[in-house]
Amino acid sequence: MKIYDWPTGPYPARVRIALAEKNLQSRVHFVRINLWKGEHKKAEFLAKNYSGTLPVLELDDGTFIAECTAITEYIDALHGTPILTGRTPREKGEIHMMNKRAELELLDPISVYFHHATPGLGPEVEVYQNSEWGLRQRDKALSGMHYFDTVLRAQPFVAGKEFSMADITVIGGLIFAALVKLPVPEECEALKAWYQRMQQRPSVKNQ
Ligand code: GTS
Repeated sequence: MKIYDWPTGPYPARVRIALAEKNLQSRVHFVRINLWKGEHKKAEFLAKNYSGTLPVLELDDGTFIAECTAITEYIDALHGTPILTGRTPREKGEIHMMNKRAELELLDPISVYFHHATPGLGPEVEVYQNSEWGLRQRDKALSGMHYFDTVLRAQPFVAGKEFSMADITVIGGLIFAALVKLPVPEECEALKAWYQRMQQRPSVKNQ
């Protein structure tokens, strides 16, 4: 398998964390795509992923799978433990919901803030910016942090009692938050304590 990757990228980190959790890194060849040079917007890469984003998984038969959630589901179905996407129908439903919420309320808004209200990847790549939209998304992400703080006051992990793909997506959000210097609000104590615990996991620590 190949993963088209960018080593400091928060979204690619989600897949690298999932691979490390499943101990599958040795089965993957990482191919670096330089975001700062806009390599992900060139025709050669767009042929692999129409959306022009990283990461992308390429299977040995030439199939391309984009989107972190889809790639994580593929990896999870391959082999071993921990199970990241749920065992029972209920677990699968809850994990998928919380994972989507982590994208909608935290990680994606921070990404929009980065691309629209900061210099982002620079003028060559950021051909359209709308700073007002970016700032609204920053505020949405801050609300998302408060939401996940409330969730984590009631349970040890984002989707319940066990570590899952939803935790990985919130971790991706907090990696991106640190990159854009958007601190977790002081009062979000449960979210901060959870993140400290997550950073002790070898899969996260070794990013
Ligand atoms: N929905 C996609 C997913 O879940 O895979 C989003 C992927 C995404 O936005 N990836 C970022 C990207 O390609 C990579 S990184 O910012 O985390 O490094 N961004 C480049 C761009 O121009 O949007």
